[in-house]
Amino acid sequence: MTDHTALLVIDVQNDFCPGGALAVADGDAVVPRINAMLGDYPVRVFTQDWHPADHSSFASQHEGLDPFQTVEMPYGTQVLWPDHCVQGSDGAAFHADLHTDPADMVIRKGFRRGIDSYSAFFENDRTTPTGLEGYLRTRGVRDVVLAGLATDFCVAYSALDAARLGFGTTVLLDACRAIDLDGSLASALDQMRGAGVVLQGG
Ligand code: VGL
Ligand code: ZN
Repeated sequence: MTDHTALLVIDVQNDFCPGGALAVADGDAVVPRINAMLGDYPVRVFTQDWHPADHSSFASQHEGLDPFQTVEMPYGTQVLWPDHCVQGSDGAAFHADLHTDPADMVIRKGFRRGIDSYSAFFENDRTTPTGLEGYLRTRGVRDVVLAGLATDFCVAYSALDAARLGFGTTVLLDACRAIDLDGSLASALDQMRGAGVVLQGG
């Protein structure tokens, strides 16, 4: 990697780790891997899924629907999730063992009630920016390396957007874990490969 490479640490939060509201199997296994490589990158950005308590991606907001069902939103199909990563809650906090001091920048996403944001770059309409692109470009970043949770949702969406924006994009699969809902992992891997994302490890 070069001076122009940023490490993007995606959503390593309690709710995505064992015991959390939307636990990803073995999710906490990424923590020591990520801690060990933070020093290797000149630019380090952490993301935090950060929802209001009545977020429209929560099944609890849709009468008669359960987590993991889908609904049609104005911006497309949305999976409904258990309530998770509510702003200011313990579940939204970074995993206690994650070294967060080296983060140059923490970017929060999914904070608007009516729209989810899996990607660190754009909300789920794929057009409303989070501001991360401008941050990376003004810091001279050309390549991004991604690790974190979950491989098939927030990591994949972020990687696909990064590639679409023209960043050289690598996903470190052994520093990620997946939700794997109805084939979502295989499909995310296919899409990333098709978009020219380099998949390493795993
Ligand atoms: C995520 C589902 C809902 C993720 C966030 O971080 O992959 N997945 N919110
Ligand atoms: Zn979320």
